[in-house]
Amino acid sequence: HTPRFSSSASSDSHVRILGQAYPTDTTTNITSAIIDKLERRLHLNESHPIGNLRSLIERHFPLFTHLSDVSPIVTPAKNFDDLSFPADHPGRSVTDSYYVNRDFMLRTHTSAHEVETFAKGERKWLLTADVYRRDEIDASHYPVFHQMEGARIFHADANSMKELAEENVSLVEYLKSTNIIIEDVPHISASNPVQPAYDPRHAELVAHNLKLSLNSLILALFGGRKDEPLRVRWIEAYFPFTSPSFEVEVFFNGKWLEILGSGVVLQSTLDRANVPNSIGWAFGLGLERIAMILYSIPDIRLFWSQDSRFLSQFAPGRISTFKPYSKYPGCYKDLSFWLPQSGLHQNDLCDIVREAAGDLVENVQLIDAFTHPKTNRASQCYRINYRSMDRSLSNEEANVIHKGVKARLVENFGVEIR
Ligand code: FA5
Ligand code: MG
Repeated sequence: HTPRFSSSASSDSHVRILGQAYPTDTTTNITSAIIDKLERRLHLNESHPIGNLRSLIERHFPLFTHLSDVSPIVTPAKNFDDLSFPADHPGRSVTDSYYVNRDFMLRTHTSAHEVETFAKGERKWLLTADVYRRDEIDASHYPVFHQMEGARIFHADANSMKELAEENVSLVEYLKSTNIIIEDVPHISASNPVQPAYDPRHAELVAHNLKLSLNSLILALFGGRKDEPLRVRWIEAYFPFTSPSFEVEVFFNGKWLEILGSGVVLQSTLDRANVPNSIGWAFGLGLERIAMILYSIPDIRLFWSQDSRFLSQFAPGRISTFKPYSKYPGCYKDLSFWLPQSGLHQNDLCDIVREAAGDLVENVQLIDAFTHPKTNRASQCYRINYRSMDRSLSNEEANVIHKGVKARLVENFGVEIR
């Protein structure tokens, strides 16, 4: 089905975003709850955990160019085609990404800026930004989060590669002197291949340098405590724009947590940027994932809190542990309905809930689904948990919000409430 646009920020034919009017069309699915977030720019505020973490990482890479003021509105070409995403990649769909209209979307990752940044002549850089994805609602998922892209390219000649080998040797020596346990995978393998354009020895050196650079960053952030070594594990991964590719997980509080994706940049990316005779690496860090661990922040919604009891706990230049103020009572409401013929994507439901409830929604869970054996109609029941992080939410207030959710579902998607 075609998603229906519902936003108080729009007239029928235009939507205003960051002070500019964009024509809407049948692709438009950005909502006012999302448009409001575009102005917040948490990553620029060093008294906020996200901006604080940005500057800590930037200080770890002092010789890199630091970029953090790039518009989130990009073309699908920039977000996908420039990075060699196939035409049928699911990330392109309106159920997964926010579209302003068919020509513009909100970036889904900071990799969207790789080609333009390399094209400007930058050879080692960090770029921090807000990214947007349509997703489920729970304590670790939010439609806006922050990533930091890091990249470094080397001249593909014998001399530069010799220097790189020497740098790697000294990084290996440094890491040996610290309290970190690294589970590694081969730099190159049959399932994680070197690109045909490259000398495999060069690709090995670059992948090794990527791993060493990130291991030393992770060590700087999470610290190797004397009593307890830091555990990091490298895993083979797949991204359309790197090969070989890796993900990294960190062991924290008894769990492995994925914090980044990375790899050797595709030659086609560098070709599009007009960078000759080079080879290099890139990574994309999830800042909320890291900040939730480092600052002990239990719910991803807290990053968006304007409550001074949250904001006053952080200061530039240091990591501090969040002391939760009391968890206020919440309440849940169930929502049962017959699906329309065209179906209803869970991400569409979640956006309706965010529009009606803002950050008063804690999570949305599908608790029942069945198809009527005679009529063949499909029914779903969702449980919506409402809770404020800052105050007590009354049952009456939750009822009003819930009524709004139902009305929008009926109006925008033609569901039949049971
Ligand atoms: C990417 O976005 C790639 N652009 C990363 C990359 C960059 C790969 C450069 C290769 C080279 P991924 O979708 O896995 O990959 O996201 C990267 C990181 O962002 C994840 O490891 C995670 O830490 C964080 N992340 C992803 N989805 C979410 C989410 N819904 N909420 C919070 N953090 C998320
Ligand atoms: Mg991933």
